[in-house]
Amino acid sequence: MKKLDINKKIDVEEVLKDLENYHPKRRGWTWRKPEPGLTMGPFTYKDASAPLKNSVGLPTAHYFDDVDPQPEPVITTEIASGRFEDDIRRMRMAAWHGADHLMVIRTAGQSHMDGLLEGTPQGTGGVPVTRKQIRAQRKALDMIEEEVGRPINYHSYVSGVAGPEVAVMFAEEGINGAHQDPQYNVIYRNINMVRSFVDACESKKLFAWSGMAQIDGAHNANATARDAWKVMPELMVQHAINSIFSAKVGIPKDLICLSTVPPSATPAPAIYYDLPYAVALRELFSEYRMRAQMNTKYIESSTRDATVTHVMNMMISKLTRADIQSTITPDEGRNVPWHIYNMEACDTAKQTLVGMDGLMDMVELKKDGPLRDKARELKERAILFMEEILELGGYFDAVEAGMFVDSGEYPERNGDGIARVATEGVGAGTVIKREKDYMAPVTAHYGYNNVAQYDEKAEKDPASLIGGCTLELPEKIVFIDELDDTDNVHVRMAENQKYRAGNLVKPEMEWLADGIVQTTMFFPLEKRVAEAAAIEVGKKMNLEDVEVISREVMQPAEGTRVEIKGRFPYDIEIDKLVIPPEPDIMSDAELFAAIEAEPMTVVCGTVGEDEHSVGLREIIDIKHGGIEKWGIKVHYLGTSVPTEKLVDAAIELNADAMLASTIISHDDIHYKNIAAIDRIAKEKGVREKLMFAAGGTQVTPEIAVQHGADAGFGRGSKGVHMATFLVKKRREMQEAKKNEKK
Ligand code: Z98
Repeated sequence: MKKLDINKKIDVEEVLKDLENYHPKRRGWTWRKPEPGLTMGPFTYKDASAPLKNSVGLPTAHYFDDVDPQPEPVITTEIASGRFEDDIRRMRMAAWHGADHLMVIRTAGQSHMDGLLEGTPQGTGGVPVTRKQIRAQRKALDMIEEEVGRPINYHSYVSGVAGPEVAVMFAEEGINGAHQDPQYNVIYRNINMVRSFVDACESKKLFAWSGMAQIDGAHNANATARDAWKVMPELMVQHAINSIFSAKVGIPKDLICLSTVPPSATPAPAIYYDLPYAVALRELFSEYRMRAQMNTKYIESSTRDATVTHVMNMMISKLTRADIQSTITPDEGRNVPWHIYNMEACDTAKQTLVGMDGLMDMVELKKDGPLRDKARELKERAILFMEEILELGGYFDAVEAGMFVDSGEYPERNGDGIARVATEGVGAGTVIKREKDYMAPVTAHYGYNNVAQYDEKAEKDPASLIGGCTLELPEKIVFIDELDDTDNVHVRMAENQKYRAGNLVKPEMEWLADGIVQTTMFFPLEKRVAEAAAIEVGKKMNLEDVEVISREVMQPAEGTRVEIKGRFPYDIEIDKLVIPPEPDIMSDAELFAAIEAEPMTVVCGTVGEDEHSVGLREIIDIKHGGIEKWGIKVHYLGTSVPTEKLVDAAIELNADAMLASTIISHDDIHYKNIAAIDRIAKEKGVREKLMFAAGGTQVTPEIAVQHGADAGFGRGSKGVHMATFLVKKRREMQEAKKNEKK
């Protein structure tokens, strides 16, 4: 396996090579390693996990020694653009932003497939999951996890009547986690109940064998129910059914994860509803793991709004417990599942969780009052729900009676639940009794393998009957490449090859060279008119396929904020770009260290007959990042300082530098002043040892230097530019002196 070079793009073609012989280097789920008391830079963290080898820190990290602490929960992000080759690049970016649980691939409901598919048909309904995609992504992730220095959990879905087949493939290919919940099939996909539960036994057995973590499907009730905050008792019942069922099949409880979502969202008084629910859930299911996800039902197209909902979700995670923190965010509501939103959401999670590091050392949830009363009430309602299921005759009867996803808060019922019939649904009647001579010479299987009748010795190791199955002997796996020769990864990559290797680039949101861009604008117009105007703007910007993706009213008549997306149809030639040199700026740390090691004094003033002082004050004053900030001692002589006085003051104070501000420019007086200071300093024999910089709005740096300054600072200059110059110039002069002596 090749090692990635952090400065080079991942070579997807290389990943695709020799896939038929690639096998994952490990199986099973990995939790983060908690490192309480971890010190990074100037801080000690209470709830951090082991840091990454390579990562992208938060935008503000440069103020804090560039530390990039990682929170304790595993961070999930869902990457499923339909093109697995492009998702690989996104996964690498997400891993660098702190994601270690990547959910993937299919954009088509897997439940609709009645077998494992090969190929990647982009037909109506999206792309199903296939072995090839999984293998390519696992291979890429095996490299990426080396690069970031943390195992990456790779995740997909086990649903539908193909569930067990898919679960076998996942176990073979090193998938580390998956959704699996037979109730999901029954309620949302109308798959026959008996079939779903029998299949689930087989699937869960494979989870148990390979150490995969399982996430249940209760959150789908939040997303489907008319009023999600009313289904809280039912959610607990759904969690209970799948959790204990999974444990009985053999999945260890610490790999059974409840998919929990705050049932409400603001403008509801969200915490008042959601916190008692979260507490009740964690009390009832203390042995199991929590996968926390924000409520996706109540997301609109505003990124800001969705991000706050996400942050509120993490506040609950922090106040209670979350072992996996999902970051599914604005993309879900906006239908713009783009690279940038995965990264933003991972950053939101990291920022929020790290920001609340140690919170529970300082805060305690009240032991009585409304929190506990409500939590108790929810548990009671859930238990009543369970009792009614038993009274009705069991789960299947309860589903037939429409007990699930009813819009009343149990025990109140509105009679609008999703009812299914036990003898109906997809795959009804397909569960058959095993024949006497039935045998299953496989390693992970629910129930008896029945191999003894063929070879008694095989009873303990049923697969030995066939010399081992694909779980132990991956070389037995038959790898089928994509079958569609018009739609496959090689065709797609050949089409955009020129953007991969060459000199051309296009902006991108989802797929290489998709050309998609997004623009935000405001119109002093009411909503509908503003939307039409925004589309027109997009067209006039030469964008194609312009669509409004978000609109927010600022005031019904005064105006609307609109976001559009569109396709930029042109190529940019990289070698024709004019790239200005990077501004020469030293970091805070370097500047502080340089001045601390060797103090520096400067004299300054506005020279000549010139009363303008604001610019110079901004360059020197600490308040707006002037040079005082790093400890440079500044003697400010005021305005209209005669040129000779500036030089004399420098001599008197034994300064390192003179800074002349000169604004007025008629008759080139600013440059004449600069030349005068240079001349006087030379006459007095001090020019060699004094640094001299001149600045002003009309000063062109090159011309200032031609007139005798060591540096000129024009419009837009800041204290940091001046400080960098002073420190570097001093070093240069010291070097020159040393060389002279030699
Ligand atoms: C999440 N974005 O939780 P199809 N099984 C269960 C599921 O919840 C899901 C599937 C299967 C959400 C995921 N949930 C949404 C229990 C999907 C997927 O048939 O492929 O859509 O099944 O992170």
